[in-house]
Amino acid sequence: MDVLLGLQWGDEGKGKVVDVLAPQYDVVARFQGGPNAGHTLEFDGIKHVLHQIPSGIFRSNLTNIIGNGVVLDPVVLRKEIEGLKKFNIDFNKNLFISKKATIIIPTHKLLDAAYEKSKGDKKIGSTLKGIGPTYQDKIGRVALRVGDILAEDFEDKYNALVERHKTTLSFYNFPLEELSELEKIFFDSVEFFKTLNLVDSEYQVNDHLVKGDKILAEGAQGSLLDIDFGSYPFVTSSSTMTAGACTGLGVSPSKIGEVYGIFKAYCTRVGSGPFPTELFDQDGEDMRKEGNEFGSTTGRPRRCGWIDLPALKYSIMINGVTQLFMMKGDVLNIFKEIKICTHYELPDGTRVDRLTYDHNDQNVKPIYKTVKGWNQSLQGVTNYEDFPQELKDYVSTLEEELQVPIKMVSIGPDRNQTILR
Ligand code: 2SA
Ligand code: MG
Repeated sequence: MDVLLGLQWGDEGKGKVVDVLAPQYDVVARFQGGPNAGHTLEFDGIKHVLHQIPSGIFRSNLTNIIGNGVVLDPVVLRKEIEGLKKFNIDFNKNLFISKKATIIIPTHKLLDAAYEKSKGDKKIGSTLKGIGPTYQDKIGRVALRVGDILAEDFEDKYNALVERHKTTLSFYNFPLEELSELEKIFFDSVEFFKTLNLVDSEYQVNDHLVKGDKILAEGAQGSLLDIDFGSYPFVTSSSTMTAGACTGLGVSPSKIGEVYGIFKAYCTRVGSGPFPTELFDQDGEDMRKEGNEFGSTTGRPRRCGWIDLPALKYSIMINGVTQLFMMKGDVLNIFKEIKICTHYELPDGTRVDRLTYDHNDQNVKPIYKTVKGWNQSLQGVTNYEDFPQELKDYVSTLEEELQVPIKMVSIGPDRNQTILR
């Protein structure tokens, strides 16, 4: 099984890469996260954003699996499937969902909002999809799982969980007027959910491996949002790294082959938390505009900044990345000069290229190396040889620093604007 991950704070372009790699695979599987993800795919002039469904869904010969590590909102899932109607996808044949995946219920979303509100200006900037509260219940051993919806006593279990949530919501004085309407839609969606393939996906995944089928595990969010290694507490609530693919699908670490690390030619972050290379000037504005950097799930403007090598080195280390894919190279076309953060300077003046517990904060000052930009359109470029020299230099500088080959450079949103090296 190969694993594909975002190495930054999400939105690296994972959906696009899965779509490009998909023909080499038999199965695409999601292992963590949930409707907080927004994986954008563009082909034949159509743009589509997926939230919970794996990005292999547009290839009819692929099996798509939602693993046990995922948190699933039945309401979002139904909407997503309905939104895909025009593509004539056979969901009975191509989509399988783990009975051990955790269910997001309406009060999880209300709790998400209540927690965020209570934090004031210390809020995480959550997507408000109920991710944190749902994982909290999973770890707290009180959550509902997909398999539960098939049981006679589902409604009792549901009510017991809602009672718990109501206690907390009343502690936060959170209004509940919306709840009955949300519950109605939820239970309708649960009925729809029952018509999907609900399986013991760990057997399915391992049966595929025994048969020699190739599986691509598709990560969501990014390594710097990982619950253990991200910039805690400004993180998501799941394990977004290679190890998460093992626990989120039930696959042994010994079965992991390639680890594809996806990164943008610069950095973006949506939500709060440290971001050492963030730009607050015109360059940052230009990057956001040129890169159309707005959240694909929430539409929020993304914070933008130069590429951060200490952060990338960290992500490569914890994930065991074997191949790098650089995305959105074309967004840097507009710059005469490009900055690369090679080190951080600590308050005492020392320079480091590590992210440690003590300085995982905005108190580090990025140290940049400035390189000449290519400052020209890449329209019509279809192979690496035709890249402007400055872009080739940018790629090889990063490769030297990161010590992992950059195998693919993306210079536009479409399937065919993906240049292999
Ligand atoms: P949550 O909702 O509990 O997972 O939020 C916790 C933090 O994780 C960040 N996060 C994300 N960051 C970037 N992209 C994400 N997905 C969507 C997208 C986001 C969107 O692909 O565009 O549309 O806004 C994603 N999901 C979670 C989040 O901003 C918090 O900082
Ligand atoms: Mg995204």
